[in-house]
Amino acid sequence: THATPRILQIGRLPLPTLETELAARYSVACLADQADPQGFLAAHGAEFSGVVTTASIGLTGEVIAALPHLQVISSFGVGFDALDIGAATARGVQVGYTPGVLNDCVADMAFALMLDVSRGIAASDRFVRQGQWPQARFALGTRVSGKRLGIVGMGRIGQAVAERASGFRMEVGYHNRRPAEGCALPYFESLTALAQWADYLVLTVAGGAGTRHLVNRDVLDALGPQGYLINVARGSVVDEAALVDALAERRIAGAGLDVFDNEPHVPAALMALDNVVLTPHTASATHETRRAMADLVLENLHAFYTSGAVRVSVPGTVAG
Ligand code: 8YV
Repeated sequence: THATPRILQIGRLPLPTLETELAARYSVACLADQADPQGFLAAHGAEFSGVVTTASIGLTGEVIAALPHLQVISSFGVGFDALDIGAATARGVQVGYTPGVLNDCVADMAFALMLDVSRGIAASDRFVRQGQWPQARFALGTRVSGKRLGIVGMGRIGQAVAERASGFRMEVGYHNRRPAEGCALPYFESLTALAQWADYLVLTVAGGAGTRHLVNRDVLDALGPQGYLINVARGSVVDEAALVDALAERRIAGAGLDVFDNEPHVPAALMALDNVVLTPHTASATHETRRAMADLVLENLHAFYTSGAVRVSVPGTVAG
């Protein structure tokens, strides 16, 4: 005769049906729906044993502190840079997340951005729709096949990007904190050296303090006027102001960006450039992948409430 667990949903979820599914299984309240979230937490914080959030929305230490009976966090996404993991583990709160199931779609998006910025897919679509074809010629693009691909962050997603490169007969190299176990690809200890070597620098590294502004002016200058930057990781990995300068001054050839510093706000300076392709953090946004992520969010909660442990926990959050 256990009571239905009370779950605090921090904000809107990327798959609306997941909200319905959660509400069918648990007693859910959504923090973003409250007129006075602070007051709501003060009055009701002690009711909640679980939290559902997303990699984008995250979870602050302040909210964790306002939930004295919190036992489990289930996050939608693979990134945990926006979650206060330290505050959760200090309290013994388990943290579930959704790695693995989005690798293919994120890697597909990296290639989509690479192809688009090089061949002008979005730009040529605008060209055709605006009726320019009869009057004008669309600018020549840049060949992708056979070029050098530098991957920054050789985790699950980096490996999925590397796999796709073989069909394009691209040479692949990578940079990581240390050589990735079992990875036969050429390892560059220096990111600048990788950028110098590469035609395309693809970011698939985790966000957070450890990688903040890893791609700075020096790295962009090493990538050079023929080089393209593709970011499907986190906006924080790139010094965005330095990127805008490098793009505007054509010190790099172009960029394909799915992530930004201050989402959902994209700097006007970036929107004014014609050598960039911009997507609204949609690398994992397919029906199939978002469904698989939602299933894992539900599984992590279910496993916790039935067996005491989430199915897939953020590394380092479970003792032993
Ligand atoms: C999602 C992400 O778009 O998994 C991540 O880390 O950034 C994306 O897959 C995000 O979780 C949705 O909020």
